[in-house]
Amino acid sequence: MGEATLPIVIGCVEKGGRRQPHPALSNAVAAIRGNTATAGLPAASILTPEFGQISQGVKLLDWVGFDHYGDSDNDWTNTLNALENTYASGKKYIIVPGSLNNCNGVSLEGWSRYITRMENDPNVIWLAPFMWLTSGSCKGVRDLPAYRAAYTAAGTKIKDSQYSASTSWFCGFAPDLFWIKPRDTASGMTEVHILDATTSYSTFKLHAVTPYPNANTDQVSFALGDANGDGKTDVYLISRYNNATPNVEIHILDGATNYATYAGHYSTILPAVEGGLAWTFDVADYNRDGVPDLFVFKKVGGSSGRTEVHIYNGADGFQTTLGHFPMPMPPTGSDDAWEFHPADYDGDSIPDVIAIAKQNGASTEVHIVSASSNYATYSFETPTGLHTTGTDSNWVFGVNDYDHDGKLDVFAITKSGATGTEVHALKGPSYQQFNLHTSTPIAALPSDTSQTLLINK
Ligand SMILES: [Ca+2]
Ligand SMILES: [Ca+2]
Ligand SMILES: [Ca+2]
Ligand SMILES: [Ca+2]
Repeated sequence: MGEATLPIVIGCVEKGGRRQPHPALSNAVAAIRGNTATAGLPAASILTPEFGQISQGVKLLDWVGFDHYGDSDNDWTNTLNALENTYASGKKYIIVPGSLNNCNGVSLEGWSRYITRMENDPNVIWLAPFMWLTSGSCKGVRDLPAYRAAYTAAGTKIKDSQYSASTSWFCGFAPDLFWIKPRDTASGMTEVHILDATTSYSTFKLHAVTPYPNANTDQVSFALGDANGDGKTDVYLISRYNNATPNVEIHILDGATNYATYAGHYSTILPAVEGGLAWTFDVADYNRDGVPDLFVFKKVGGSSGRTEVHIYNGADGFQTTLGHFPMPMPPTGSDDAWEFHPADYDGDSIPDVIAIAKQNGASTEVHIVSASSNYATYSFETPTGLHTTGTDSNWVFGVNDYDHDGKLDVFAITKSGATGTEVHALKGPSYQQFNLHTSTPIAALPSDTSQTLLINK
């Protein structure tokens, strides 16, 4: 795979032995080639093995593979050889291992022949196990430990060989910085401004006016997540109190319309809570159904006597609870001395809690609370290379993998740096060194919660 390039995957390539490609396929490829934004991207598709029936259409594609499960090693090798040598020569190839356990239709096949072919055939550029995720009782590769380990090792080997020297963003998934202005805006409405990660936060890629009026920042909080699974980050506006219902409410601004419309309005089952930072919120997919769930951090007043995390199910509009968990730290106050961010630190795909203690010791500290312990124990705690950062909201934090080495980095954003708002990142997994220091075009901001700065997920 070329650096920072994802293919455009075309589904439903019609069979039928046509002398010409099906017009729908021709039109789709023409549209891709005719758009400057996509003209350089490979067009990819997974076929069924009746290659002779799609011999015209396949010529339009750049990357091709096939899915057919239950073959012997010999049959499978012959089919791939036919694709490479006869029907679609000179292209790049995708290998699709059958991998589903406890399901009908797709068998669970050993990884050996697939990985061997990938490592020895330079034209094979993508190993795409069917399938990675689990659906219901059908186990995907991710939840079959031996398979996951084998395919992750193969993927890591590819990454190490092709991407280790890269400083560009991995496949375009750069963590942009969202500046959300809930008040004092010229438009009179809540606004979303996005700083572009690919320019190191030196330029804006969006200035958007939302349909939500100027807001009381004691009442509202914001989080980022893809609520509707369209690949575009949505903005969650979480209203603690003063709502139409007696509960905490969530209004989701749709990234697909640049936040001009809502993707949903929800009254959660959590009764209204007090303002300020005694309760903080974020979203992450706890139960791994692809829908972000609501993480509620109750920093003071929990019945457990500790800081607690409560998780509500995004898939049913936050109507059921996925867990109530006391965390290891004592109550953490109603100021911004501690921040809590759900993100997967240990690589098991379940969000852990990254707790940032800004004024707890001699420097800012990172405490990782592991999901695998039901958020009961720390899996890692360390002082960082960043000085203490106070108890107000002058310094705010976010998490993402800035340098795409597979380890979460911690973003530290100051609203009153030498040149105004600045972004720094502490390199994971140890957080002793920085891998980013940069200024932004955002002038200095107040040290309270009136302006929100969030790193994209
Ligand atoms: Ca979305
Ligand atoms: Ca979920
Ligand atoms: Ca985890
Ligand atoms: Ca990293």
